[in-house]
Amino acid sequence: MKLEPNTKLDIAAIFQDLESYRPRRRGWIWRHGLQAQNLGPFIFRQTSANLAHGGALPAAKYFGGIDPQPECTITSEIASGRFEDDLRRMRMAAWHGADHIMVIRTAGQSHFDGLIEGTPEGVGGVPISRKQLRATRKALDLIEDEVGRPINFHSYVSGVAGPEVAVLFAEEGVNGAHQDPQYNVLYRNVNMVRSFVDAAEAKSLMTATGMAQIDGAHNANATAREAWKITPELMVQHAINSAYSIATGMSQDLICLSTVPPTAPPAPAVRLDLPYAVALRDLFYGYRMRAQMNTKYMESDTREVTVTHTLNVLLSRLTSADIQSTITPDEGRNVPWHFNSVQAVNTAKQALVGLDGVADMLTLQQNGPLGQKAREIKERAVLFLEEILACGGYFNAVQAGFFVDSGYYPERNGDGIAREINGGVGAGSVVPRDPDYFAPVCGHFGENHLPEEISGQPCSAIGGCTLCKPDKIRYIDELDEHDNVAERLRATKAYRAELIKPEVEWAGDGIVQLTMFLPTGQRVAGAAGLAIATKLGLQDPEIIHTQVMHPAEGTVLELKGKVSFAIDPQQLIIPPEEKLLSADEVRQALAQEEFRVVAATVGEDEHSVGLKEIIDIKHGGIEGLGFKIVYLGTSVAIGKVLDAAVESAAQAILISTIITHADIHKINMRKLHELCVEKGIRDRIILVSGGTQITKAMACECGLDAGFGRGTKGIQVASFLVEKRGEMAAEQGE
Ligand code: Z97
Repeated sequence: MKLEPNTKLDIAAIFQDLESYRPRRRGWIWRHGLQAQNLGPFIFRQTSANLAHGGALPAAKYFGGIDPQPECTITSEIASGRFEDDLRRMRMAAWHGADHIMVIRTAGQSHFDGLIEGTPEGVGGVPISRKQLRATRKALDLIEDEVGRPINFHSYVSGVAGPEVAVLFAEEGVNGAHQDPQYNVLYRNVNMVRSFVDAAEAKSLMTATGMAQIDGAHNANATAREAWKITPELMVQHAINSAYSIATGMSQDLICLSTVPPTAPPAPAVRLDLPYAVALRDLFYGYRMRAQMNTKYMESDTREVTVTHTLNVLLSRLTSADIQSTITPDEGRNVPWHFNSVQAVNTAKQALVGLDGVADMLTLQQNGPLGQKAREIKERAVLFLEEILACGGYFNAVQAGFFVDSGYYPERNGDGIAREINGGVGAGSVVPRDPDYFAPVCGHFGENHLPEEISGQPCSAIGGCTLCKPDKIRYIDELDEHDNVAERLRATKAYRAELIKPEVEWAGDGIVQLTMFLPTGQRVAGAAGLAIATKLGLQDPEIIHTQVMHPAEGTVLELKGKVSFAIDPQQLIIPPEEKLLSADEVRQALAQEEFRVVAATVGEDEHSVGLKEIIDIKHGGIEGLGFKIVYLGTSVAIGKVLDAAVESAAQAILISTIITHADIHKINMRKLHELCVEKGIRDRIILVSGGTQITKAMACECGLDAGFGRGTKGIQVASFLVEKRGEMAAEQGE
């Protein structure tokens, strides 16, 4: 099976023979940075290999279509709730440059005390199961072949079933995971002793299969009331998980610190965040930096969020980032609009490439506020660690509410998250291993009394564990006859192939987004917007973003709603694709042979703007492409136009005209054609008319060669003129 750029992913085919699918590789793959790479007209200093296929930024067309890929990994978070739709979102994200696909779990999966099977629908993410992982990894194999770059697949090893999830991930070739026992303790109220014991096991499995690990410090930033103040604690959280990971045998190269620039504008964000970024990279030299986006201050305004993201990327470039994360910039709306996630990938790609090599030109001034602040944050973090020791260790510190307190340490506001050492889910469930404890499995943590007669891997005692002998894995397809992917695919079949229905969350959901400006204040605008959406026939209309332009003058709204119909593409009349010459091709043709054009607004018409737009160099008009223009002005009689054309030996005449009730525009067009015939030059001159309501059919019906209406660009006229001249020359056998 191979993906073709013009063919949809065949989701049903992914499920065929899934029980015998084995991941083609295990472990994380980093991009390889290239010191200097020539791409189009530029040399880049911080890029990696190009994609075989992918979507370049819109402005790439001016630079030979280049699509430079930064040297760091780019993440896309996927959270649709239906994994069959996730697969298509992954393909779109990879196409635009993501090579780290982070699949969010369904809400509350941390609380499941075991693994689940099948493919139930999730809320805000998918239930992670063997079938879901296996099908996803299989689809990612195809996607990585399509784009020509390895794709890292990632999810979460947390909750009371953490070690079971880690085994599952190791077996199914998941390449990276969030793993941080502090996350369980603080945010999921899993017992702390249990959490750390489980984490040792999970981390060993991740190490055995080369998975990259991301910690959970960003959650403290997202949770604390005054997020910019908790920078010392963030360092403490990184330190605890990193040191613990190293102690379990994990390699530094795979330990990624999940670091967030803690604040966002209108705060003086860079002044606060840069010292923290510098301090972190100093203190954790040798570890990998996963630069997360600031989500704490994310509202529903995509523009605002995009600026925050761009400033976040500036910090990454001024310091360092091994993974640059992205989140859908409309997370503040709590709707996973996948096209916004793709845009976030593009924001990261554009900003990273735009800042290519910036550190070669700028030096961070360490003597001054930056160095002082960075040092201060490190000192506060070290004092925090010392206080943890003084109070009897980490567990006591959590119990005393040290963490996620919004005070700037050593200040404390008493709003931290406190947990009981003997409390939480799974309390009292940790038991010591027996003196002769032996588990015949690989990737297992701690004392494992290998019997003397066993040599090599512990699993040789049972002829191989599931990591070494994947055929021992018991694959369960589905457990629920209604809540499963086959049922969902059946229900949405028509929208996956035959019919076209808008989608945001899931295939066929019918959701569209509307943007409108209403000249009234916010509250009235909201009610009016909903009424308009209802009148337009949208079901379940909802306002997803509001911004007041002025309290009295008006409000911009974004709404979403559902359409109930679908479009049958077979019924569409699709005009043939317009094939235009490029500006360079036009220039070349004109360099070989001059092209003279007479232009005028004809009849009693004083409008000159449209024609000027087609001619003037400033707006991409044809004079900029090398045409020689004789412009006669407005209200010119047809006879005069013709005289000028003959006099200047023009090869084309452009007339501009408005539509009149008495059809004067048609009379003028016909007259132009007929006069040219009379003078015997019609077969040597190209006649074109233009105007807001002119169509090609109308112009041709009046005897002209072409007509151009509203929105025409100079290149369209230029391309037509050059091609038509070529055709006429061929006809005349010149
Ligand atoms: C990110 N936007 O990019 P549950 N472990 C850790 C976590 O941070 C998370 C989970 C487990 C974020 C991702 C939030 N993080 C979203 C360290 C979740 C997931 O299954 O939702 O309980 O846990 O990092």
